[in-house]
Amino acid sequence: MQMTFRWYGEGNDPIPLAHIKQIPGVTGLVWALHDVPVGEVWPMERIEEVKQQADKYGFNIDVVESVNVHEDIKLGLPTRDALIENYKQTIRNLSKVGVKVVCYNFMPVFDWTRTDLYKELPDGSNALFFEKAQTVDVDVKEVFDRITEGAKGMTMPGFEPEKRAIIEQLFEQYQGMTEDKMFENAKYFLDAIIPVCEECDIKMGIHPDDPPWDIFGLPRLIKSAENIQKYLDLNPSPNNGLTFCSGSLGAGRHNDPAGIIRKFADRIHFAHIRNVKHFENGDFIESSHRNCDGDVDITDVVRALHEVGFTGYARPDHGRHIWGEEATCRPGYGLYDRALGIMYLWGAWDTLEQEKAKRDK
Ligand code: DNO
Repeated sequence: MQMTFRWYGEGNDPIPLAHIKQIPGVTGLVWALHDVPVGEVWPMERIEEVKQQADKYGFNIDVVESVNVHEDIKLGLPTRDALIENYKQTIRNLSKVGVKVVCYNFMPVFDWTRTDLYKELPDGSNALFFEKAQTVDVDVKEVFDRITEGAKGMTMPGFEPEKRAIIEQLFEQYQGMTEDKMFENAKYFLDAIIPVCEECDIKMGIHPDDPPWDIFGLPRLIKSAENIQKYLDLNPSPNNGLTFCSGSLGAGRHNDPAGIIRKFADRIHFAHIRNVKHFENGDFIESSHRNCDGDVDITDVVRALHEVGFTGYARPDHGRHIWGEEATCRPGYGLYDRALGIMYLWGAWDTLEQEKAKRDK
């Protein structure tokens, strides 16, 4: 397991690389060019700039999260072919600096969705919260604004400012969209890009929909083991893989996150590991990584990764905002709780390694 840390880029992430460097065992940055509009080719000189910034601290930039998929591709519009050509060119450009994995999602309109970005926990920290009732009969513009305002002016992937102006139009375009049709559109996209990924030795990792059920009347694809299987079968190449996410999948009580690792082991190229706590009514809140703080068995998730001999990339995913950092950090992406999460993951991993070494003796 290679540990990584998501970093939003110079001037776009308040956490300096020098601080990330001090978290034990982090070897790579998970990055993206967040200011390039979705659908455009990522310029080579900008990619190289990030490589130089990472090199200074000895980090690899093997994992990109995300090259976002334009809505026209998800909708299957005639404009998709030109956008897919751009996507392929971005893949080629990324391969020139040695990128190995591209994480992306196929969620309609929004990326991950929460209704409160700073919900207080009993210990005084706060975290991302999802209240089911607030996603029924709501004005989607308000949802959009709440998330972007909470981000304190920083860009939020999937909630790009240019999307705000066309949000109603987008919802209209999705009218009548079905899960089957979305799967067809995903296949069209995969069949076009996967041969390029194979040439470039880049593995794609589809991120689960978060939360893993249909919201705002929009169909969502990656929400269960059954649908993951369906998506991976759309194109059988190993380059068509999965970003396992214990928090996104674990937000749905119907999912068994560790079981999903065991089932799809050879197609998992990247793992997001975090915990969530469910409430009886379907609401959930993000918690510390520790098993007893949430409902995902994080140590079993680590055990499953260890068992299948996972050599891919992992990151602690989100964390709570602690020690007052919510004033400046990105929602879900503070420094401290993610660093604590990494130490929990290493604790579990190192124990398993030690036990294995004893067994193998
Ligand atoms: C949330 C992230 C997601 C993820 C995208 C992948 O914080 O895990 O936003 O980056 O869905 O495209």
